[in-house]
Amino acid sequence: MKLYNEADPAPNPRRVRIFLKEKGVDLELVPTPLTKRAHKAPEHLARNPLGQVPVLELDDGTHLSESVSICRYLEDLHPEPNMFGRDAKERAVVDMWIRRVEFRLLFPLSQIWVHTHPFTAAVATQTFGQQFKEFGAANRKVFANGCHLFDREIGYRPFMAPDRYTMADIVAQTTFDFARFIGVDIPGDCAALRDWYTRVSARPSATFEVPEALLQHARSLSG
Ligand SMILES: N[C@@H](CCC(=O)N[C@@H](CS)C(=O)NCC(=O)O)C(=O)O
Repeated sequence: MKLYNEADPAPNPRRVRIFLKEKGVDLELVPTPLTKRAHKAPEHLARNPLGQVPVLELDDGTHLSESVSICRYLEDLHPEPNMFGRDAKERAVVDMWIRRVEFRLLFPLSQIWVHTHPFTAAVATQTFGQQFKEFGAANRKVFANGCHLFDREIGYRPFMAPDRYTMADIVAQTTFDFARFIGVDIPGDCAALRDWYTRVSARPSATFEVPEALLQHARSLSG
């Protein structure tokens, strides 16, 4: 089994790597550099027609993509520590928070990234004809609103889904790591959320290895 992977700051492969570290599982990582368009090469499109990473290749040749689906599969192989919920209720709660992170935080963040960031100008032009900068910038408010929702929730308990660190935390923390990379911060008045982010970022699994110079460069470009 091997994982077609990209280094930080790419948030989706990062989810799987954090998950693997939390489980204490080693997997062969195959570099698939986006800057070299390795994800759009015919051999990778045969693994994932969307031309994205991560992709998990099973020993029987099956390819799984979608980071959360990959982690669900790995959870079945390595059940401990449990990351997706132990019973029907826990599983539903973890799933609920994963979906909320993706729709309320990651989606607006993606619009900011695609429609305002210089790194993605060419991709936006290819996909939409241009970068819709005003639309992208308007999503900062949507993202901030999402942060306030999570801030209130995290005020009630220590993790995204009740009582322990789960996949919902991984999906959220990788979203905030990427947000930081493109110059979008958790609002200053979200004290509980900022505390949670500091806490999960201190976990041994959470090392975020973007060269500082690249971080600075991305932030300076994003204005
Ligand atoms: N929903 C997918 C998203 C995968 C994704 O967007 N991966 C990024 C890297 S973080 C990618 O491959 N981007 C290149 C592209 O979309 O062309 C997942 O959870 O794995």
